[in-house]
Amino acid sequence: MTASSRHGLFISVEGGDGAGKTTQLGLLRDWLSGPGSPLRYPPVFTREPGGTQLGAAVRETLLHSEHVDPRAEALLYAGDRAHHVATVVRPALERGEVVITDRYLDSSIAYQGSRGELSPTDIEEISLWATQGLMPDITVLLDISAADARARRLAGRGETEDRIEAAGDDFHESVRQVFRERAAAEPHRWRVIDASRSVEEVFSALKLVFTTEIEKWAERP
Ligand code: T5A
Repeated sequence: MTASSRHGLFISVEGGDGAGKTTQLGLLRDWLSGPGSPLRYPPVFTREPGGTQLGAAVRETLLHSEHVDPRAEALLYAGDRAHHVATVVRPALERGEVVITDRYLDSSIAYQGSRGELSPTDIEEISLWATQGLMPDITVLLDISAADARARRLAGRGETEDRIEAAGDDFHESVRQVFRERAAAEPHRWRVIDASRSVEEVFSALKLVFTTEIEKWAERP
């Protein structure tokens, strides 16, 4: 499905663990649901893993199991994504709504593809099969170094980390590099924001991206 053949607008927000997605998406939700919103109706906010009841169970298993076989892990994320797209994302887009997801397919390539056990191409193909090819119109990357993101996570939550967060700075820096490489390769889809700045500065950059993209979408024939 191409962007121009549907009515809705599909935006994903990506970044490493602790980049500030949760903080920024909270601010975005308040803005886009309030009186200053450029949208007539509030958008659908969702996330992966965990945007559906099935996804919540997958999320709990994936983040809190001690070890998950890499192929099983890739398939579980893709399974969550298939159900999420079929039951939440695509129906909302077909109704002409704006859908904003906290993580999507690029997270699978960055995370599952950075372990060296699976081919990033295979991971992408599995997800494209699962979603019947649905890609976001726009993907926003909140870009921050692994060390800065870890410092933020630890400052915010103390020593508690889930299985993926605890994987170490080298792994998280590889994840960051995959996001950056994908952004450089597809500049029409990606908008990169320096997330090392204050909450207010990052939000102001995010607001600009959303205002611009919503205006462009509204002008589409
Ligand atoms: N995953 C996911 C895969 O491996 N493959 C996949 O296909 C998919 C979809 C869960 C995990 O799943 C993996 C990736 C993840 O490891 P998640 O729920 O999105 O994904 O997990 P996180 O990205 O880890 O979400 P977090 O909530 O932990 O981090 P956020 O949302 O990036 O950061 P946030 O906003 O919670 O901020 C972290 C701390 O920093 C502070 C906050 O107050 C908080 O304490 N903070 C700032 N401090 C200073 N300046 C700023 N600008 C700040 N912004 C936030």
